[in-house]
Amino acid sequence: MISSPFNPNSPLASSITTLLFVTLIIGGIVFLIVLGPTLYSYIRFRARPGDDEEPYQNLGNTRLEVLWTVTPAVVLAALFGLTLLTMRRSDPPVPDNAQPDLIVTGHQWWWEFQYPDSGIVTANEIHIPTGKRLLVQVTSADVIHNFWVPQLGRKVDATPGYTSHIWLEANKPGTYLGACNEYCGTQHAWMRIRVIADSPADFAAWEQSQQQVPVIPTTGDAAKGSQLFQSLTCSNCHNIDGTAANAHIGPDLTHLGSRETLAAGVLNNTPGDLAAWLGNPQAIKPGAHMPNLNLTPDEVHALVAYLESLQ
Ligand code: HEC
Ligand SMILES: [Cu+2]
Repeated sequence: MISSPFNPNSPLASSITTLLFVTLIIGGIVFLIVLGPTLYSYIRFRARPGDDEEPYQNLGNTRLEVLWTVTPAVVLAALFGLTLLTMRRSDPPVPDNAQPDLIVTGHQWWWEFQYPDSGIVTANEIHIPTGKRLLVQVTSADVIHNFWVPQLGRKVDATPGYTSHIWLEANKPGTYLGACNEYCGTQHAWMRIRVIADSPADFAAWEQSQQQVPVIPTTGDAAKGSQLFQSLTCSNCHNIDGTAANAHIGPDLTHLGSRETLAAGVLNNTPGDLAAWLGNPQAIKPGAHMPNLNLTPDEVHALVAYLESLQ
């Protein structure tokens, strides 16, 4: 999907596009009005061979001067009014005491997404149903981040100790890309956001599968991985529903297998990439708040089998 203000993907974004077009058209007309007489004068009043005296000097025309002062003032006032209207359309006021549909928390360097109604907690990838306007509450757990999804015309600061609100909506199913837009430390560039807009039926199916508590595997590598996960330090930082791991320092891993990317977009969610991450996160995302745990290849293999089973 092309990221462009000419291709708005929600009613909120298209109000901004409309203002852009109106401004471009008015600007184009002004350009022509100024350029036309200028070009005409260049040609009509140019010096001709044999001209020896200085041409006629016109020292002012009150009527014209009033016209070219009042007209721009009127145009600017109109654009100002249209801008106010657009702000209201693109960011409609949030009713008092409105409950958010989604809570976004910026962390160095990943995003936590919570859906208060369903209790779903996920990271870096948001699912939304198409055609529904979601109220998103945005905050930060550490420093100032910025929630920015240009493909849906959305941008708002994530400030520690403060909550902002923004509406999020998509017209058609698809994946809309975003990123952190406020420099927040070494891995700021790898704080990507994926907004995955599903048809309402697909969204309901996603919601339902995210609410399942995963079954603890009892056989094979996945079983070994599940035990390792609890005995190694993983459970000090991560949550997996239905197990003793319930820390929230790092992303919730309850349904890790259902995500498309790992570590805020730095890797694809494939067994190979997950093994590389677990093998040494610091080699992949230097400075990330997950230490290199010096796992053996066997441990990595078992953990990958377990984590990828968490669909
Ligand atoms: C000190 C806390 C800490 C420990 C211990 C830790 N992690 Fe992490 N983990 C994190 C943080 C923080 C991130 C997010 C890193 C980022 O994207 O910048 C993360 C990311 C991940 C991810 C990617 C998650 C996603 O949604 O993309 C996986 C998978 C993961 N950790 C698995 C593990 C496993 C398995 C262990 C144990 C062997 C472990 N972690 C131990 C803090 C920790
Ligand atoms: Cu950032």
